[in-house]
Amino acid sequence: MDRAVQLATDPRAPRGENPRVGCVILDSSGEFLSEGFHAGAGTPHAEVVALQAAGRAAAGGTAIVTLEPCRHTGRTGPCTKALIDAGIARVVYGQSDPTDAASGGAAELRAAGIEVVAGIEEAAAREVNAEWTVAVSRNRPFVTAKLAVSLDGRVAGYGGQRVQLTGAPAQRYAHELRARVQAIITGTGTVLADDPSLTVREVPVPPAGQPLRVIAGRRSIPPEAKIRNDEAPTLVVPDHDPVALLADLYQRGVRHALLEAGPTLLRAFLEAGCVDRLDYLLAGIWLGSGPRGLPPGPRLDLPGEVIETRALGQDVLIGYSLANLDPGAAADPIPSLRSA
Ligand code: AOF
Ligand code: ZN
Repeated sequence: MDRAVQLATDPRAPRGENPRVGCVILDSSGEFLSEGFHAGAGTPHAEVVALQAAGRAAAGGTAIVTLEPCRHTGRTGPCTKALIDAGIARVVYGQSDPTDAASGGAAELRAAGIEVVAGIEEAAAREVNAEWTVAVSRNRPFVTAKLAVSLDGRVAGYGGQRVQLTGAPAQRYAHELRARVQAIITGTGTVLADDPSLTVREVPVPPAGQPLRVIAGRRSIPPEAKIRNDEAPTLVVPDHDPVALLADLYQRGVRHALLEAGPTLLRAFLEAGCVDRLDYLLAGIWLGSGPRGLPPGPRLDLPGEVIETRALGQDVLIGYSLANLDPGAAADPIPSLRSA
């Protein structure tokens, strides 16, 4: 299973609409035969890749998979059928499939006379798809919101002027974060004030390409704005409503989105219960004046828990998880998000 988890996180396996999955096949005497990973929506599932490499020798063997084999026909055929047809005797998996469409594979395999062992190294297997798992259980993308605030609680300088708050290590972290998501959401206010390009730079661009840039708001964006360049796809959504926006992004296959917006849009997302993790960056700088992180508004209770603290040079990252407290969330906590 360790090897299967490693395969699932192959650098060529994209984070995206589909989970990352790894599979190892052993022959009937328990010797290693083959392995495979899922390379993204539309490509064969990990089990099928590994079974193809194994050929007839898989008969009587064991399949070790990080995720419960699917039993549905989606873009590709059911893995349960592939395993049964190959004559696999035993299936060992980590995480149960949390989707309505694909779950139930274990029962189907058992009904076909295959021995099934579930929950092996489940925490490690879940960790691979931590945000995806939350997303599919809610039918909306997992949302990480990033907020950088000065020591005196400001997000910009006098009159809202853009100020570089964080240092190089925190900037790098921000790009690592962008590289892990499929969409970066901002508002027209931020585009007009800061002219961000919202692309992954400082770290390798993910295998699925630059994340989708999403701009919420009605104000018009000048043609020379960096967000209009062709370095990444861009979507302009006039509607501000976070729930509608996230439903749209989920339809487009986004399972993890990053909110890099100003105070107004951030507050709207928080009020709508649409933030799962807040990446609060306490920047080691004192501004003395300027707008605060959140505009005044109705009382906002955000019960959650700090799951990570990290010094990033002069700045401090505080990862605050709200994922387990949403009434729509799965009943069991998500330990994997704790060790992110
Ligand atoms: C597996 N093995 O390697 C993966 C699984 O319609 P598709 O073909 O893109 O299927 C996507 C769904 O199948 C996905 O939401 C998840 O439930 C499951 N993914 N299952 O047995 C795999 N990637
Ligand atoms: Zn499958």
